[in-house]
Amino acid sequence: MGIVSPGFRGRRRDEGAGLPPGQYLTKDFPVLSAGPTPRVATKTWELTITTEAGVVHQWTWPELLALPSETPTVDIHCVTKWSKLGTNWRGVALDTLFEGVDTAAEYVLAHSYDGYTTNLPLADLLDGRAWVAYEFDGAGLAPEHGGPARLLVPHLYFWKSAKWVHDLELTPTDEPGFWEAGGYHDYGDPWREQRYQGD
Ligand SMILES: Nc1nc2c(c(=O)[nH]1)N[C@H]1C(S)=C(S)[C@@H](COP(=O)(O)O)O[C@H]1N2
Ligand SMILES: [Mo]
Repeated sequence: MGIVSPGFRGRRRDEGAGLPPGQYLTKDFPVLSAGPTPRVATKTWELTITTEAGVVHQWTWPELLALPSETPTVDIHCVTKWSKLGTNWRGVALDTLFEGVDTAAEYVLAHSYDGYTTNLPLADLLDGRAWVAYEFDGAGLAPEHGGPARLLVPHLYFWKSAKWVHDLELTPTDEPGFWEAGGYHDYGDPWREQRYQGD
């Protein structure tokens, strides 16, 4: 017959098309922090990459801003099931920061100014898939969202995107971070619904 019965619209194209399993869309930007927002002044802020050999690469705030930046538009997915599509950021690609870093380590444990940690494979931070972001929607990143700067790793659940990022520690083995030690998945791929250990 080729006629769609009244009331049946099939899959709605304006909603759900770009959502990983179990997620819903939100228009606002929820704040999820395990503790209080640390106030980190850009005067004292610094970002470090520490290799497994103990070599420290360091950037001050002006040094970070002097690096070439990118403006990724990405979808973000929180394990508490909200997703936001097409978010606009500015930041420095991790490829740029890791350019002069000599390492054989395969994992990174990100440490933040609030004491938060989260683990990721180094490969997931490279190839244009991760940034140290310092602007959201054309304005400086708000403190509650991780300002002055946060990790942005949109292809993994958003808990991997460490706010107030301070040090990226290269580790030969995968060391669980804050949520991972509490039962959340070590990798956290939203498309495979890797929410908890064992998923
Ligand atoms: N330093 C730090 N980073 C963090 C968190 C945190 O508590 N501390 N929470 C994580 C979680 S669980 C999520 S979902 C996102 C939330 O980011 P938002 O508050 O900007 O939405 O930040 C992640 N990064
Ligand atoms: Mo989260």
